[in-house]
Amino acid sequence: MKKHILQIVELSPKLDAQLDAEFHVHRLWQQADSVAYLQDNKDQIEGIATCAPVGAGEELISQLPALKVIASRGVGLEKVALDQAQNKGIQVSATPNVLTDCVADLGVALMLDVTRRISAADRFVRRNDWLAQKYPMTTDFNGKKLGIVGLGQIGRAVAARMAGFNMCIRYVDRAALDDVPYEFSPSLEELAAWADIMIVTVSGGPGSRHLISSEIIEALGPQGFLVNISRGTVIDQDALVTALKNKTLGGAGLDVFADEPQVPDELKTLENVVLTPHMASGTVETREKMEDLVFANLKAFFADGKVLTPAF
Ligand code: 8YV
Repeated sequence: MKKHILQIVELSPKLDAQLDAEFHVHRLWQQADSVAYLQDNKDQIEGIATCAPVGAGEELISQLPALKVIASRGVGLEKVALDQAQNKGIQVSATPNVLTDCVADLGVALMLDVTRRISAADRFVRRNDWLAQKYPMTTDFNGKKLGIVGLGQIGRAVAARMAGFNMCIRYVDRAALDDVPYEFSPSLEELAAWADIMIVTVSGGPGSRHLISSEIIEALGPQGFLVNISRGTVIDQDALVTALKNKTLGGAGLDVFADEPQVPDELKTLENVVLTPHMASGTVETREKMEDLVFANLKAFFADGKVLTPAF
């Protein structure tokens, strides 16, 4: 008998086919009345397939008495009710490691784009502005001081990529790490005041909410650049918009926002910000690896009682 899985979000056709071959899949977003559908099927559902931006919240978990496993695509688990899952003995898995390089690549791309004004230059050429004027000078990327907020796997992968850019690197984390050659910064304020470019690679969730406050943005200053490939909630977005408008911050590269997919209209009018639609892990190759791991986690759980990459 196939186990019943609730799939909350659309995933790739390949993963859909893999799930269908192994499980009885309930595709929630395809149901006209998802509340009634869940009510009719809740007693059989033992697993959830979801993704980081959607997660699986308290309300959903409470409605599924037979739930035993949640497999999420992505590394961030702030939208999964982890305490509740743990209390109920529900295993939770994310997809770490397989997306690290891809996400770090986009971080570097955003840092390069916002300092060298590549996207803005592209718009300049397309508008035929080049026929009338020269493109303004931009800012060096190589040789700058880079502050990394959160030196986890992704932060480390960003740092490793800087080897060819002659960067001086400092970081903040919960404590100094003894296995990295970079300088630990005692505070975020100090890091922001020192750095030319600051990249946010910390986990999301309540613990990091508005970590990048107006004071931190101010400390980074008019010559400073801020890049976020973590979660929109980590930055005080209103303060960021104000600083970018008033040019008290030099520029920002943002892949994540406070209320996705909503992006403040004010940001869209500014030339000193690069905006991407939460696409850091969004390559064909990496998404395939992430989804393979979602499937492998579910399969392993139902075969051996253990997910491969547990959250706790
Ligand atoms: C998204 C991410 O999850 O891994 C994360 O936490 O934010 C991204 O990889 C992914 O884009 C959607 O599943």
